[in-house]
Amino acid sequence: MNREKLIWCFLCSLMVFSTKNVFAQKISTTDKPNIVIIYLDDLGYGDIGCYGAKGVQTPNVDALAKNGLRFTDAHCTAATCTPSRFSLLTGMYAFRNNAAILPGDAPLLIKPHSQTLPRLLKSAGYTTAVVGKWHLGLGIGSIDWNKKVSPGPLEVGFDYSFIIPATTDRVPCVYVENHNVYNLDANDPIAVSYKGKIGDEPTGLERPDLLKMKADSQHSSTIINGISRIGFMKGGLKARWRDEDMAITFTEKAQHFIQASKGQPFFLYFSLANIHVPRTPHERFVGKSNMGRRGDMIAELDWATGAIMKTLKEEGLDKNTIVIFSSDNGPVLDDGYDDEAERLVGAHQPAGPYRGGKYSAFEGGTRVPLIVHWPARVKAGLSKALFSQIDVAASLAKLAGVPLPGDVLPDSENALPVLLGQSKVGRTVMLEESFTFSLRKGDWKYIAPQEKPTPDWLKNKKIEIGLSTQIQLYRLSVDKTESKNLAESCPEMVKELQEELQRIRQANGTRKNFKIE
Ligand code: NG6
Ligand code: CA
Repeated sequence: MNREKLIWCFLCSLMVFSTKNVFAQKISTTDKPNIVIIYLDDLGYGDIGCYGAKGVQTPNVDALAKNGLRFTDAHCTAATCTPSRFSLLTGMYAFRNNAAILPGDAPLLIKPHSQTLPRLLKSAGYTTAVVGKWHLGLGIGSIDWNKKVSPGPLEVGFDYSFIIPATTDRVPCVYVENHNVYNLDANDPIAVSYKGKIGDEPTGLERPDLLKMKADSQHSSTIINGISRIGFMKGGLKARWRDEDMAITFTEKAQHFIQASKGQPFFLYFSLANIHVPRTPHERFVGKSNMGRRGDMIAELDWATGAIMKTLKEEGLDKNTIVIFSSDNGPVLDDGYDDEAERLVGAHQPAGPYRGGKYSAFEGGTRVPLIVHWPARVKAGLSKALFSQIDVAASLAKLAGVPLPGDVLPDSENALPVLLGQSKVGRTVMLEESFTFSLRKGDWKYIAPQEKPTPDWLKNKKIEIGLSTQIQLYRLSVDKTESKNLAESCPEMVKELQEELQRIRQANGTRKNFKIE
């Protein structure tokens, strides 16, 4: 080796050594775990293999459970999407903000610049992203989709966002990346209306012959990609999503975020639109289940979960990443489109052994799969602890080492020991929001009599929403299916739970140390 080569080799090894050192230093200052929440849409308790699914296989999610902690009594905060997502990110019960299912042009529901889960994690040095379904409103009313769409995720604490504004069955059928509609051609502006028809494109009612799936009248407005939607839109042809590609698109965006963010701790809220209607699996997943489109959408989300885990592994991040897998509300078969979900369900029980599903005050409304995967810190096993997603925010803040000021996350308690499997003692009292309120205390379940009439659009469905003018009281340890109403025979328990519910509803917040200055 000549002298020049020798010097060059020496310099190279010096460089490798010093980068290693920088890297080592970085790890020691940023040993906070990355956080990934894989959040599904309308996935029921019984829809995953390890929770008893029949008719579809979910090897990737099952592997998470095999190496992680699987909960059997975990709940989203509400039986519909917007309220559950609101509570997940704000640690506040949705009723305090009148949060209900939002149309696609609704203003942002979360106060900009408030202390949300992503903002708290940001303050601890996390890079934060939401990829997937948003459904928490955008803008401040009458959005111009051709201009900067704001406030939105970036104003509530996310550094990066790639979202669909509302649901897959609502217009506008476009992605929004940070502040702008993705792929929008300035010469083909978008307009959206929830009041009446705009543009010349046919609606589902006018041209049923153009549809991939028949739909009910609420889902029969503008046809986009052969599917009629709730609401009307025109323009933005290049920007429109193809439903069949959505899970793959979201997965790729999430993978890029992970790859770009390694080196500092990150928080990814990966909010797939599977398995909400219209159910449109990519061609690759068609026929992967025995249950038609609904089952194929489950197979697809299983693939997406596996793809995210693979990326974490490839990037060397799997050891230091906590992955939380769950859903925003219980399952539904017929939610407006004729996709044969009811006919093809067979022996599969979407809500497992529980009664009701999406929209329901019964357990099927909010009891959902919850798997926590972090082999470095969480022992594989089963947890029967009562857990509510309302506690995710305070628990993850604790994990990131963020001290909570008194006036943030009003209803979210630190349940980190439960989430990590170190404690089996779950919540003593837990609220479930639906078109009424349910309250769990131990194995007792109280369902408050309905205060408002049943929404018309739910009346003709086979959905058990659990609404009644009567007080309902069930004892889940002996009556899983909430069939035997004990309200009359146990008036004291009714009173105790009524008082507890009253206390929660009247307070500004229920977190032990919560106080508004
Ligand atoms: C309902 C829609 C339903 C679904 C739901 C929201 C009708 C008749 N039904 O209003 O199809 O979009 O809203 O689902 O319009 S969620 O999972 O986002 O809460
Ligand atoms: Ca949902």
